[in-house]
Amino acid sequence: MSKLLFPQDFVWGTATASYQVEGAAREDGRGESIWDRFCTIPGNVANGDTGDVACDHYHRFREDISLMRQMGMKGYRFSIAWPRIYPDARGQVNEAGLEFYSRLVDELLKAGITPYVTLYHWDLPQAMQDIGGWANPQMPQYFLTYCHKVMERLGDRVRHWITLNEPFCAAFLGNYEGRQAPGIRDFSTALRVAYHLYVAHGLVVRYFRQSGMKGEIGIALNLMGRVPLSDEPEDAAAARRADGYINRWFLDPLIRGTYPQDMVDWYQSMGVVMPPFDPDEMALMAQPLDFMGLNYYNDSFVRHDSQVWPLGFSSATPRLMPVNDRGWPITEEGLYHMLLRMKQEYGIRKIVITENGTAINDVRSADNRVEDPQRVDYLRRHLHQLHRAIQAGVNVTGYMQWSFCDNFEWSFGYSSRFGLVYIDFATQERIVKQSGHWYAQAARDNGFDWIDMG
Ligand code: IFM
Repeated sequence: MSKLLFPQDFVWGTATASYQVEGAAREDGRGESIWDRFCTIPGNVANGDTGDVACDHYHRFREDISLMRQMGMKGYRFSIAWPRIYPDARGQVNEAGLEFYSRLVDELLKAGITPYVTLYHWDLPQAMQDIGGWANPQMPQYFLTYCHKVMERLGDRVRHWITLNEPFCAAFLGNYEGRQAPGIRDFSTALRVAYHLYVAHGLVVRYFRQSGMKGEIGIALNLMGRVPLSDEPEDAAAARRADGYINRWFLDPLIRGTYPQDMVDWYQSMGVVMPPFDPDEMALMAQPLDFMGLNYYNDSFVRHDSQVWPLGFSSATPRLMPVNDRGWPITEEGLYHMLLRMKQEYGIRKIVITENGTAINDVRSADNRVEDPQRVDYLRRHLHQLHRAIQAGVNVTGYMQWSFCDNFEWSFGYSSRFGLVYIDFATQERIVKQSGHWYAQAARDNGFDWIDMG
């Protein structure tokens, strides 16, 4: 047995996002978001769930932060709801919205917990969507105006900023697959959205640098290894394309200032209308970042599939592969390989794990306990691989477990639980799960015991 110890200043933390936990959807001047609207359309979200109440974090944030402190957390990643700051999208700033986040930051600092603030975790004001949403080339300027206000207000205390969460999902799940808000199904729109998200990111990074604000700025990407399902050359090509679709399309512009040419050629050959690729905008996207956020859940398996336009691949999980309660494969070594790839292929010098976690259908026992050994096992395996990557020279400064508590899991509503803390959604009672206790101990010890089974 060996003790896996993490670097001295390693930040053990948890993560959430505004629409998934806050609730208070119509309070203190908050405007409608694309997720409020999306949830009203029957069939979009399991059980017709909405984020109206969620975990009521808006009212219970002090209780939640106190729990984080008891759990020994050093960091908390949360996001700002844009519709709380600009309810009508472009009109007056809503002071009550800024005030809420200011109180949240103060409470965290009082508890000795470092805030990691995400500026966009998918809850676009509906009024923005009404003028085209992220497909509208003016959106980056609006985003800058909103971020400017937030940074102006919180920048004296917040030192870690994340511009966008998972731009892949915002672009492709929301605008190509249509299974997230705003529910559009058009590939060219999704590419345009991805492009404008990155122009917006670039504007905010530039503003942050020019403002001389203290601290660091980065972005959170969801990346995953793409593994061919067979040795057939067609499947290998499909896996390379799948990698281009989810990984390289988002890494290359940030680091290299270009989109991957093989993907540009492929999409063009499929008749997709491409975004403008304006050289000035491409340069804006590629400004140096202080850190890269990695959201890692699993690798995924890919096969050639000519029925799927324009990608030409589909995903399937091999039989007998261990999976979680959402059917996501458990592939912890993928985290190690992705971290090494980020360093070696992309030269990324500093990484924060901005999300990692798993969905389990947790149940509360009669004596009010929640035993989730599968989640403990998942965390141990992934933290072991993270430790391996750090030993191999990758600079990872923190780990924000997804998620602090069970919450509104987008189109799965409340049916898919990711938390270290169980939420009884009928009563809002919080119960720290077995995994929460395990993680708290690891945070206190700055590591954990590991038996290598070879
Ligand atoms: O809940 C989401 C989160 O909002 C973004 N990353 C993946 C999580 C689990 O699906």
